[in-house]
Amino acid sequence: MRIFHSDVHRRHAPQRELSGGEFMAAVETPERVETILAALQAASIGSLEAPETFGEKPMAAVHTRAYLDFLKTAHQDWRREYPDQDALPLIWPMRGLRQRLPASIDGRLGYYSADAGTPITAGSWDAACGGVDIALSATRAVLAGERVSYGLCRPPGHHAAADLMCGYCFLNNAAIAAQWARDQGAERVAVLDVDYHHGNGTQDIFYARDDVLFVSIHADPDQEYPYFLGFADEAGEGRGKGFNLNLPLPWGTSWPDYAGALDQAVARIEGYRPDILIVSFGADTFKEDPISRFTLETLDFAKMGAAIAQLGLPTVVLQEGGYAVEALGTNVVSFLTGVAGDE
Ligand code: 6XA
Ligand code: ZN
Repeated sequence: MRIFHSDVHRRHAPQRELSGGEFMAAVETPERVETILAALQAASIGSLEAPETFGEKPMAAVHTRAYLDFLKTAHQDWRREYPDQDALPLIWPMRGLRQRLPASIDGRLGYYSADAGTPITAGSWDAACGGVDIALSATRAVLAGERVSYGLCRPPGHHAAADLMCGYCFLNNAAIAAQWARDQGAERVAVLDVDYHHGNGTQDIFYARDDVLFVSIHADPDQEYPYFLGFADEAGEGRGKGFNLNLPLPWGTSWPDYAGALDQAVARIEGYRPDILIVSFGADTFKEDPISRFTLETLDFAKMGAAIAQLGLPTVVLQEGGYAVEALGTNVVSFLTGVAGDE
């Protein structure tokens, strides 16, 4: 298995995040990658490689140019007003307000975000670009014949929409990879999102399309972030009708119920006959995850991987969430061992 990682993610190291009405220590930290890398090396399940550089064109196929330009300079603009803090939005253009981009950095932050839980630091843009390069390198490896690759992306991406950041995500690594695979000649791409949280950004980006199938298993948005997307009745629109499948599950879900949803997800993907499968993998379904409420165990991740491997598809695994740092590396290795099968 080819595995892609780089150190540039370290440039995105927010100190605090707003959660439960107060500032808490950030949970989406550089240590997440360090623990995964250590476990990958100990398990020797693949070769570790540096990503290639792909530039902004693949990002611009998914995100708006205006959003990319905003992200690039947001922290500099913020620092002119607030010298010591990470950038965070505090107002959004919601019901009854004008959908108009203001000049002020506070206004622009609200315009291009969906929550106040996604701090921008001085190095966030560079780190996010590094995550995209990792995702695309892993995709290129599979298009070149590797059956399974893993991109150790950080920051994660699946909440980011065409022009919105939220949920620790700035650039949608999986969506950019899916679109890039299409642009390289793949006719049908499937994205399977098994992070604990619904991948609202990925869903939104492909909602009206039938050339990218989006299937997601996640905590019921009636109970859990992102609250405003991810329900079972969202099936796609226009040409995309029937090409979006949400399988929400309640708090407390353990392996038997999860496995049932996974069977449905795998059956839908099999019926679609994609040329390539991209997996948004979050280990935040783990029983000890500090921000989540499913109860999967380390060995369940191997079963999850094995069920996906049954599809026999060229498969790109991209890292999304997972915050139980001590077990994170072991959980990722468990999953990848399952996906790799007998390789
Ligand atoms: C609210 C929780 C953000 C979800 C982050 C995540 N601050 N998404 O793991 O997959
Ligand atoms: Zn998550």
